[in-house]
Amino acid sequence: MKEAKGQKYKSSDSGYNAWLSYPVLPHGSLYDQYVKWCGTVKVTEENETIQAALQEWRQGIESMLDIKVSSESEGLCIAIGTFQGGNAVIRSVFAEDTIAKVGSEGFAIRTRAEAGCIAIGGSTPAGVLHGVFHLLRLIGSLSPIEQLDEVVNPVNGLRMINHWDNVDGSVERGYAGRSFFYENNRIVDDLERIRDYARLMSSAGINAISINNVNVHEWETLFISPAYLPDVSRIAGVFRVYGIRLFLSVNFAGPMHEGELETADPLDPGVRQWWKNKAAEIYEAIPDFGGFVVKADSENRPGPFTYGRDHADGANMLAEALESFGGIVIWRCFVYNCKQDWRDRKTDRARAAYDHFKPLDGKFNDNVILQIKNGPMDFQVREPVSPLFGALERTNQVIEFQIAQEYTGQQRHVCYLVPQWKEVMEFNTHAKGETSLVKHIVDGSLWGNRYSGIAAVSNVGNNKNWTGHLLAQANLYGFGRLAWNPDLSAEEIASEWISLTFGTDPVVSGTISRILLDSWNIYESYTAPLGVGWMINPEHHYGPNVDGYEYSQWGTYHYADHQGIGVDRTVQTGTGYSAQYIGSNAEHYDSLEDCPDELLLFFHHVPYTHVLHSGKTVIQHIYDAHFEGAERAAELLTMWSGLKERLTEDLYVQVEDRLQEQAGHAKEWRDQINSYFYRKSGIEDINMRSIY
Ligand code: GCV
Repeated sequence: MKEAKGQKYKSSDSGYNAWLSYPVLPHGSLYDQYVKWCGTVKVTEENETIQAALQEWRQGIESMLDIKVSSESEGLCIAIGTFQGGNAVIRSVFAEDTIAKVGSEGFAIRTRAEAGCIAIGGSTPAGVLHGVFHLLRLIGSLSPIEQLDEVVNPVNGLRMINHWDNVDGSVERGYAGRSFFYENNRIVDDLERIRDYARLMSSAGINAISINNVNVHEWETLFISPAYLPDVSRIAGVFRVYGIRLFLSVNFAGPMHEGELETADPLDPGVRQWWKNKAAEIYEAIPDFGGFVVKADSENRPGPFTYGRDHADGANMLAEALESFGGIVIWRCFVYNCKQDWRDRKTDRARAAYDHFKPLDGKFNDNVILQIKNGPMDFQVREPVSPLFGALERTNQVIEFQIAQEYTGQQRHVCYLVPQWKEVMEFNTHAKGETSLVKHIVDGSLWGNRYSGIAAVSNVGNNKNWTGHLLAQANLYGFGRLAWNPDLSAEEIASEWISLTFGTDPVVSGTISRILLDSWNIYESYTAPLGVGWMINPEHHYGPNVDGYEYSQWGTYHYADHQGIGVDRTVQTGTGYSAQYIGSNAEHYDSLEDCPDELLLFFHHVPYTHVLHSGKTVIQHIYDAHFEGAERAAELLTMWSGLKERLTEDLYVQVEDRLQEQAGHAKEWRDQINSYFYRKSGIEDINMRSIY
């Protein structure tokens, strides 16, 4: 065990405890303040969730302050409980008007010297648990606690993680080992790791998890059958303690695969009845079951199109089956025809989600939510915000991000995605008046939706540290925190995560914070320039390949030739995609002069000599960005090496290994991209650097 400078460390857990590591805090006036208030805890309720909160409190405080927590001693204390739970201290500290402001998952927290306590009250046990995590987070990041007085509610109703785990133990787009839910086509017996996962998720603010891949294969079709339901229900039981509802992805053709019907037509009475019976069976086993996640009519998945029906027909049939049980249908808008021939340069995958779903606005049942990927394509390092945000005025919707770094370095490169997500959430759609931000569409406030929220594809697996790259934990934590409160900044989230994971040494904090906050920009610099996307190996999506794209039988994706590059998505000469935006957004994207540099090649086909707003030509930008990106990737490693004496060896080495790989790989990207465009364009780098 290493005693790092200025900070006492426990022996390394290889990152397993993540942001619930509870590093020992430095001695000083804040430490004394914490010891004064936190050593005694008063809890009167037996409820499992309240007991989990109590256990968390003990674990966190004993570890951070190196003291024993007692429930007996007199003096200052922490009081934890629901408003109705019979804890007299809680009742005395919170006034009725405060209680009225606390929603079903929120909490009130107040330091009351006269009552000798800091009280955490919730209207539900889950709210109380969130309050306890909140106070532990404040302490872990060295915030004062003697003047607390606030009510905190989550901004988004649904705060969801989607797993793409398959029951054989593999994980689609998984970069951190195998699934910890499944092994050999069964749900695992030992749920200890799932419990720890639920703790982590709950502490970050997550309240819903779908546990299987949206591409539902043969075996997973059976998850809603008696063969699997008892085991699914065991997982739901673990989640429940932490305030998380379990969801399942279902196969639209379930009645034919799991059942014995000849059709899955959503308007067929037999099919409708089959789903109703199924819902009843599921709720019998899992009374608080969340509902279904559905990928239909996309990438070869079955769906209503087979029967000449539309997505509203399909989703509403499932919604009807779940409605009386309080369940919801999350219907994905990632729908496009992967077999389409785009050589006419008018056919455009980016248009697909809008073209499919805009005409259906207002046709979905009240308990259907459309889940829309953040961009029109597929989680690229840079793409515009999906124009569906703003286009759907009468439909519940959630945004879908990808925490898994499928196109952003696959957790072998560091790429902190919170700044990207923030940019998307702050995008002004102009859908309803001047200011109509995506974050206000997804929190339901702009259109007054019954359901709304934010979902993301998980980045965890059975690697000891959950995420493969230790720094990728910041994305998982950051997603949860942003879903809870989209107004937190990327800097605040990074800083919280660093303190909770590594401790409060300011040098550690400063360095890791810089690495994280620069990383998206660095990754973008040495990979795909100016919003063009892909340029990545097909299928597995790792590593440079300028012409690489799954469906490249239809030509290159970026239309690069010896004169120019980019996709013309303008109205006059291109695919017309720019018109899917509203007002000035449509105008800016459509105009070569006004289009922002970082998205230029997404919207326009231009000569390599086109001059950007930055003053550089497109080709010079490509050269410069790739040279600089590779250099900056190497600097990340240098920065990290400055922490060698300040971190436990195990954590230090894990990240060092990944940053070494990244630095080498960034050069490969640089060389492949630069030499491709040098050969294609025949234009020299004005700085005469060697291009291989
Ligand atoms: C689960 C991309 C990924 C697929 C994924 C799909 C989706 O195409 O490469 O692995 O399938 O998105 O979001 O459904």
